[in-house]
Amino acid sequence: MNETKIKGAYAIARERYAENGVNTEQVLRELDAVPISIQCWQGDDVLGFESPEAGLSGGIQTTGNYPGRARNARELRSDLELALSLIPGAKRLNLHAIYLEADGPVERDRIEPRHFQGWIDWAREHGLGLDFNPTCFSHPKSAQNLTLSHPDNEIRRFWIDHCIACRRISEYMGEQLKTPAIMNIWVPDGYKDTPAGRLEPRKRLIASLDAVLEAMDGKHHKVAVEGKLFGIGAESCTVGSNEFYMAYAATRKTLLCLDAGHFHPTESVADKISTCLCFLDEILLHVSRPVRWDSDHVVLFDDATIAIAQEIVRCDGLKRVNVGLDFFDASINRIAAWVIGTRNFRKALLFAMLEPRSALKDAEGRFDYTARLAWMEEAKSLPWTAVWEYYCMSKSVPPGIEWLDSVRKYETEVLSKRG
Ligand code: RNT
Ligand code: ZN
Repeated sequence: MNETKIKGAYAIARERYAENGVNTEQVLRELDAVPISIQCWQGDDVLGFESPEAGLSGGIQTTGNYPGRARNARELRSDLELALSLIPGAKRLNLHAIYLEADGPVERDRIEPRHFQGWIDWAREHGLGLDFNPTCFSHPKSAQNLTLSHPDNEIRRFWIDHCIACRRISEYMGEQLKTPAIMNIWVPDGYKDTPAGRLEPRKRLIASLDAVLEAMDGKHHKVAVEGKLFGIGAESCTVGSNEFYMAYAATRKTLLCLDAGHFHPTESVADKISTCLCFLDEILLHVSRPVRWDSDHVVLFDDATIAIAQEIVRCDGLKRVNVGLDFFDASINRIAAWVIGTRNFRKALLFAMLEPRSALKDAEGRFDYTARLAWMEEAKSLPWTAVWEYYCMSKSVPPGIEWLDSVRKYETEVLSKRG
């Protein structure tokens, strides 16, 4: 795309926004600093590097067999480097425990910070912060779809110890990279059919989480807990529901993770953000997209996503809402999936930040809901795309669909040669 044209369009857009009380230069500075934590697991269908025979379980699933899945850390990092180069703005990388690099098999309750040194060094080199997750699925000890709420003491202990090991790793990551790591606990625990008791597993989950929290202090990492509505094979009861974790996070002072794919389809996830910010210091988002049974389609620039971004901005919550992504699609080029989903959320943030806020607040203050609606609709057709293209260009990132050429080239030269 032509640089002069982009600059010309931006100059006009900047003026249009200034007329509406929006300073685009300031918006772009702020936008660029908002970190988006990119999920490593989109690159390899959530399989990790524990063993070449690894499979995915826990009520989540990747579908598709697009060629070129990353099979080891070297490939995954190389794929990520391409994706990162096509996405503007501050970024973090979100890892799962199964992405360890070890010489031989290591049980999950024995993993150590050194198993992630390769990732830490790489993250430092690329100016990325790291976030982390215990992997409480895809394991023989999670075969019953119960982990931290399992009735068997030994199995429960195993997963508690895994989570504690992950806290040590998260602490080390945060300390090394001088930016706190967010460690998000999601467990698949639930029942396909109506359980005879819902209270006992929930009490066991509380006790296990408490044991994880009490095990150590965290100076360089923060713990988040993620609820869910249902999973495949856990259709009738999820032990860690949203209400469960909302109350848990509020009483234990952890972060709550809202995954956009984990609610009833008519619920607004965006609407929950302000409530969370009334009762919690910080929250974590898993920006995702539910379709039928799946909660993990690639993020679109759609109404639900825009509403989330608008709520963060309208709540003045950019410092308290940690943005992570959570989708995994194996049916399209996996690097393209990262680029599309991450650029879309950055676009949604830009769109939200360009909102003529003073006009909206002013109208609302006068109970002039006619003007409020008129302004909200007007904002949709203000020239935000000119601001987006200029932003990408100024960050040396492709402003438009040209990014796909780089992905296609890499697909031919690298991905298509993977077995
Ligand atoms: C599963 C949760 C969880 C996982 C990742 C891989 O439903 O959303 O966040 O997707 O940890
Ligand atoms: Zn999630």
